[in-house]
Amino acid sequence: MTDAPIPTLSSLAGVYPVGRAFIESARWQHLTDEFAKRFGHPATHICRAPGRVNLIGEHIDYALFGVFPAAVDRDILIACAPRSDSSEIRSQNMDESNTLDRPSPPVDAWFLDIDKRSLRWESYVKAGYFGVLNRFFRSSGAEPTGINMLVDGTVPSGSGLSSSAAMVVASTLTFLTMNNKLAQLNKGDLVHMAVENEKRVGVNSGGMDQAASILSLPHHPLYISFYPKLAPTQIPLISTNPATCFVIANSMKVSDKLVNAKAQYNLRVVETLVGARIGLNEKITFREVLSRWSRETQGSDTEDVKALEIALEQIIPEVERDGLTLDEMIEATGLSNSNFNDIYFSWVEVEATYFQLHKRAKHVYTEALRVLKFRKHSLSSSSEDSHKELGRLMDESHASCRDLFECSCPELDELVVLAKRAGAWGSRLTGAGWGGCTVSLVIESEVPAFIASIRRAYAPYEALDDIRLQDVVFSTKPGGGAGGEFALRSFP
Ligand code: NG1
Repeated sequence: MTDAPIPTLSSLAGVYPVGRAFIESARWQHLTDEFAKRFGHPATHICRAPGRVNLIGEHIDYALFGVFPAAVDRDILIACAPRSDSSEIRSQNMDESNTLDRPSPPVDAWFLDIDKRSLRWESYVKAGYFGVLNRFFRSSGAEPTGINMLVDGTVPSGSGLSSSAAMVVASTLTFLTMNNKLAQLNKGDLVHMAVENEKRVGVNSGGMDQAASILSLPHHPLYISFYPKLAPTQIPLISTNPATCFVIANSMKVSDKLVNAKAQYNLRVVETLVGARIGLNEKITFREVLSRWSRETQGSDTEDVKALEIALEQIIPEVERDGLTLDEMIEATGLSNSNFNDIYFSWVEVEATYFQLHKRAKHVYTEALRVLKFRKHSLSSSSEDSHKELGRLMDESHASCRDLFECSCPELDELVVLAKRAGAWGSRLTGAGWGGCTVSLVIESEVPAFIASIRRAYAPYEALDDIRLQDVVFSTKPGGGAGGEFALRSFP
C-alpha cells in the first residue's frame, strides 16, 4: 500500500460517500468559481487531503506502537494554478491572504517565516512548501514555480480530527503537483515527507495523522504499525446486526496543541522517550524496549501481532511507580545533566515540576494492548458481544487517557459520560486531547436519538441551530468516502 503511486483523479466519483457527494460537488464548484474571481484566471488543479478520527490508540504512535484511525469525509481542498512570480495563498474560510516570496537558491535553510508561537493556518501551508523545496530544489539550482492557491477546509481546527495534518498533506501535494514532482514519490514517501514537514511547525508528532490522511481507502479503518517500519493494514468493516457507526462530538474546547506544546504534547513526547530509556542508556522508544525485553525476532518487515500481544501482557505488571522531579529523572537515566539536555531538551522545550514516567509508560503499554484487542474483535466477529467488547475497550482507553496520560479535560470527560448515558457502547476522546472531539460507538438506527440526547444535556450545544449542530456532532463510518485520492488533474 505504501508503494502505490499517489493517485490523481478527474472526477469526484468515489471520493465521497453517496450522501455527501452532492454537497461536496457544489463546494468544489464554488471553490473554482471563487478562484477564478479572486485571481482572474482558472484553477488548473485541486489537491485534497482528509482529516481522520482515531478510533483507538492515543499517544502511542510516537512510541512506535500501532494505532487504529480512519479517514473522515471532512477535508482540506487547495485550488491552485501556476503563476510567473512569487506564490500567494488565500483562504476561503478566513478571508486572509499570504504571499510567499520566491526563495532564491542556493541556500542552506529556506526562510519561510513560520510562526511557531501561535496557531496560524498558513504555517501548515508553508511547512509543506518547505519540505518540497528541501527535497527537490536544495541543490538543483532550479527555480520553484510560483503558485496561486485558494484553501477551503471543513475539518474543524483544534478538534483532534487532524486539520493540521490535512493542511500539511494538501499543501505538500499542491507544491509537488505544481512543480511536476508528484510522479517521483509513492504514498509512503509522501507520508514520511508530510510527517517531517509538520514537525517544522513546532509539534513533534508521531505519524498517525499523515498516514491516515494519505493511506486510507473508503470503508476501511487502518491498523498502522510503525515498527520495524511503517506498515498500514486495511481492516475491512464487517456489517453488523444491529448496524453500528461512530459518532464524533466536538467539545468546542479548542485544543491548541502548538501554543500549549511545552506543558502538553511535547512534554508527553519527552516523558515517553525518557521513560523508555531508564535502565537502557540509549535513546529508544517503548516499542523498541518491548522488542528487546521480549527478545522479539528481527528480520521481518511486519509485526507478529500475536507475539506482541503476549509480550504486552507480560510487561504491563512490571510498570509501577510515582512521578519524578527533573533531577530524579536525570539521575534515573544515568546521564550527566549536559548529556541529558543535549539528547532530550535540545530539540524541544518542556515545562513540568514532576515527570510522570511510569504513569505514561503504563498508558502506552495498556493502550497498545487495547489496540491489538480492538483489531482482533473488529476482524473476528460481527456479534453484539463483540461490539460490546469494542465499546468496553474504548471506555478503558478514555479512562487511561484521563487518569494515566492526563490528556483529557472536563469538557471531554463530560461528553463521554453523556454519550454513555445516551446509549453509546463505548466513548472516548480522539486525537491529542486537552479539548477537541470524542468518538462514540452507537447503533446506527439510534443515532438521531443519541444526538438529540447529547444536545439537550451538553450546555455548549444549547445555543446552536440545527445547521451548526451538524458541524459539531455527526456520524461517520470508518474510512467511509474519505478515500486515498488527492490530486484532481485538469479540473473541471
Ligand atoms: P491530533 O492533535 O489529533 O492531530 C496528535 C498527533 C498524532 C498523535 C495524536 C495522539 C500531530 C500532527 N498529531 O494528533 O500523531 O500522537 O496526537 O494520539 O501532532
